[in-house]
Amino acid sequence: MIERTLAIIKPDAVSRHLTGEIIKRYEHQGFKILAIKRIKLTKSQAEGFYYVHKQRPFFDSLASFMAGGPMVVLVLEGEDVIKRHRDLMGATNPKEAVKGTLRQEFGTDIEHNVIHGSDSRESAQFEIGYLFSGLELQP
Ligand code: IDP
Ligand code: MG
Repeated sequence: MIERTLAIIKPDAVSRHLTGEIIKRYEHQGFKILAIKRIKLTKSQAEGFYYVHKQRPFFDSLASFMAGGPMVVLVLEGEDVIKRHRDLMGATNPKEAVKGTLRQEFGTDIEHNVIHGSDSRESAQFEIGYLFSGLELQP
């Protein structure tokens, strides 16, 4: 089944010049880059993106981190892309991530873990709509 997922190359990765390396991995996986742009969120926009985590103790720190610099946001399309992208990312905590995953290779700690990826069709739909307009999603 062809699906779409929302990927974010987080501010830690952009500032460390990892954008090209990560995009290269996506192309090697055969993911179609349907849309891509570099943006900087305000803190309240970052809070809105991560509203599902608003009760979590790390919410304020996470929103500050995500608003702390430019990020690169992408819509990826492909067969089973939500799970395939999550597999490429690795576990939330880079110390627990499988060797060869993006977080294991490039992540610093559980917060600064270089990549976001939607975890379900429902979250993908919300997250893509939050960051992209319909006009930016031309097939
Ligand atoms: P995920 O990104 O692997 O889906 P989530 O649990 O959805 O992980 O958490 C969202 C983001 O919040 C993580 O990617 C990470 O940046 C941050 N985060 C998660 N857990 C912690 C924590 O225990 N301390 C600090 N930051 C965290
Ligand atoms: Mg998540």
